[in-house]
Amino acid sequence: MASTSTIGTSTGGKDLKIIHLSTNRTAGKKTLWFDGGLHAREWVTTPTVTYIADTLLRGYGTNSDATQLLDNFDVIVCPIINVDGVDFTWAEDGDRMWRKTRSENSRDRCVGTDPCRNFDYEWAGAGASGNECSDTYYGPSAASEPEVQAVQNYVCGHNDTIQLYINFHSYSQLWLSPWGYTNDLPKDYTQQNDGSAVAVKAVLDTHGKVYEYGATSDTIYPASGIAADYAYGQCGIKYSYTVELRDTGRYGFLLPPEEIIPSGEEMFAGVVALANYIKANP
Ligand code: 0X9
Ligand code: ZN
Repeated sequence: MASTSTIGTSTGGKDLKIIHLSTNRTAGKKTLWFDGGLHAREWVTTPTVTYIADTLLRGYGTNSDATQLLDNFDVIVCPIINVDGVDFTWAEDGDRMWRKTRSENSRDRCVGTDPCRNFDYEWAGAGASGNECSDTYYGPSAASEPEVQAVQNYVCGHNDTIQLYINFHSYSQLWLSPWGYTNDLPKDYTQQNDGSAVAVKAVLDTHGKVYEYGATSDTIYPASGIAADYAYGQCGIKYSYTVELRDTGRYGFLLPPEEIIPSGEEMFAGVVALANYIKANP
């Protein structure tokens, strides 16, 4: 039921890989997309999306939630988009708190572009910086980063089947719907927000963690060129979200290992609830 493929190559020449889960690849099912590791230091995102894939695969045929979800949908997981950046957070001579990509900038003063400001939708607008040394540097051009191009090309190239796009981040415990770039509410806000509500209720019922939810821009802060705005605004994928995982600041990006599985468990519940909502409200 699982296959892997490469959707692109990072600046540093590494593969961007996806896992594609399907019980029947010719059935033409709609697809749910979950990605992690867009920001390098947000380590919990990768095991969380991997946990979702693992739970679906191990549970198909025995766990009713896993079985129903995979009977209704295919699933694609991209565990790490920013592969160069994540490697740099693990490297002896790297930086655990690194956020951006590892592409060289023109004046070599500072390295990297913020991949979550580099998507080609409302690029270089609110909440993004033109300063190469800023952690929210939007890059020399829209989708300048090959990692961002890879996700854009795949997601928009399969927008006829991808019915849910979730871009996972940490931390703050938030379930965010478009838009990020403006305070204006999108035409699909009601359904998007209702989807957030059912997801965070399932999350709460799992381990009691409260996730706030709402339109991204006014729930945390405006940010342009973000992945979920691109998936919705450019590819027309109505159910597009940015999800900020645990915690709310006690450990932040340095989340203790014992919180990894619980994060996966609550997110599995959340995406199951959201998938059921989407099935009923396509
Ligand atoms: O600022 C970001 O890119 C995200 N937060 S993080 O701490 N993971 O860096 C949030 C992006 C969601 N969109 C908006 N903030 N509008
Ligand atoms: Zn982030």
